[in-house]
Amino acid sequence: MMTTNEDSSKWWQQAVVYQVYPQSFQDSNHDGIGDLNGIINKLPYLKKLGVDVLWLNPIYKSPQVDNGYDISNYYELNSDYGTLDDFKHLLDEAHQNEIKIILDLVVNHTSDQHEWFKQSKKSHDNEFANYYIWKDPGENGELPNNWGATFGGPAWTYVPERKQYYLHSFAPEQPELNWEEPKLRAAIYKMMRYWLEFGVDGFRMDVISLISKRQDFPDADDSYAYSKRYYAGASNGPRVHEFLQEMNREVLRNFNTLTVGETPNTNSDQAILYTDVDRHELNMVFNFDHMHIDYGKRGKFDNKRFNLVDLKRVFTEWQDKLSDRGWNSLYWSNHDQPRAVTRFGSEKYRIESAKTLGTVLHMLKGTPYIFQGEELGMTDAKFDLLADYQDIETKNIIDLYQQEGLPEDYIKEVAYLRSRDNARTPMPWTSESPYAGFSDVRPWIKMNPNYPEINVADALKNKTSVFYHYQKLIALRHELPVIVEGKYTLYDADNEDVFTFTRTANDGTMLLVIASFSESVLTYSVPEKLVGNQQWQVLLDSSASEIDFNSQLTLQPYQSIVFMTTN
Ligand code: TEU
Ligand code: CA
Repeated sequence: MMTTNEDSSKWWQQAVVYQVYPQSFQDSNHDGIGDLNGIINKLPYLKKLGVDVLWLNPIYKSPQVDNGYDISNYYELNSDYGTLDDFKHLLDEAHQNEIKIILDLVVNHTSDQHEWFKQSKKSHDNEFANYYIWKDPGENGELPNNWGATFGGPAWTYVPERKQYYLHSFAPEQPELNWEEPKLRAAIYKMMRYWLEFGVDGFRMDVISLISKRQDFPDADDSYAYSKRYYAGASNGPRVHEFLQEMNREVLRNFNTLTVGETPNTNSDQAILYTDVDRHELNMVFNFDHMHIDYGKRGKFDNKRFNLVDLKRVFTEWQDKLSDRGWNSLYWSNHDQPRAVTRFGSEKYRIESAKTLGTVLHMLKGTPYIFQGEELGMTDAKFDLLADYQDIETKNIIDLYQQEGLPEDYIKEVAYLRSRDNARTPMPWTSESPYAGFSDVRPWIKMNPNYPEINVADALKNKTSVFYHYQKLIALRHELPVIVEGKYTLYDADNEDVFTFTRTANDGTMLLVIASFSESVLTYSVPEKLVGNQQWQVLLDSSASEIDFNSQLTLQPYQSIVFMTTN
């Protein structure tokens, strides 16, 4: 439960958000698909964890080409998840438990099955003609430009009915909306008002940095990966801030919302423009820079391991740039990313590294996001077969790499390390086979085979589990203003094994975070400036070891300690 600070309109600065991937959270009606009533069943668990907000991935009507990010009706729910009454019941139950709910707003594109698109493709001048981005072919039928799409192939598909191409930055089934069209923007704002008046507490806004395109639709230079060439003309475009300030005037400022923009291809300077409170756009954005430090020559699907110095550099850039203007979101993983323990921690020291990843993230300045299962220390999922992967992105990469003749074991390795399906395996509620309390019928996607060792029931029984460490981190954020407001300072930037930073409140209270990212026992020399005039006491230690502050600390593998000043 959050303490109230002087400015309750900024409640989202003290909040901790928990991301629920509805189809993989809990199946209440025995069809193998998670649903809204399943979330209601688990509200007591979320309340116990102490989170303040739930972010639900899209629950609207969708053909599920991209797991709901292809919406065919913004006002109807995916019947697999339940009815509007079920959602109203979930909202009421959550609110009674002082938990808010934000929805995923996917308004850069719709499904090609949306009525708007069905009408738009029919004619150049009906009501919906300009709701999407249509371009004539070149003299010999050439594509409008050289952009590729995220999930493979060109970003343009030809429609004979209309004798034009339409733009799609993701799948062909996800036609791009034309935000230049005022009627489209008005229709989006109307829909947003509907959900906010329904009782929703805000939105996570899918690829919102893409909604304004450069109207000359320029070719991308070949520095862009083919599948990301749309970034050249479609990210942080000329009118993106105009549109968001209009959205704020027309909708958001009339409600007490949490808004977080997903802003691919956006740097920390640009992020300030989206999140500076004086600009009346969004509360915060998701940064991608720390998601790219382990990208290889082929981008995400590579087996390159991140290094800690790069990670510290990226976190420090965003902490410093947004320390006074704007606000950071903080996350290790989500439904698009592999599991944090495998990617940034250690499967050998799974519990220790899960706790330390939690400590580092939750002691930074910003709003932390917990992806479902992260609080259990879940790892990536060792699927037996490439055919077990369901995600359109992973399947297209597997096809591409097989066409390139890459070795099967390399393809399996990068799928294991980077597939979005790692995050989408069903939530393991118990150790019972075969479906760990998620469902009593075969789920839509394979379980992570390690659910007998990693599941909620066992975590709740074990007072030293990752769950209780996350519970403490969330409670500390609600109790200590220094965690919400304190100024971040990095120390020992070049240390390749240890992440050391402080947070300093206006009243002088300081936190000192020392976190090992090493599988070895380390003797760590605390930076000179932190030894001497402060009296440090242990606030939170990821290991059970009795530790007192001194200038030479022995750190166990992946041990993290938070000290707080007593003077
Ligand atoms: O993701 C946008 C995005 O940038 C992703 O393509 C991400 O970079 C990629 O998946 C990393 O591998 C949003 C949604 O979060 C994602 O689930 C959707 O597939 C995508 O938009 C299209 O809506
Ligand atoms: Ca179900």
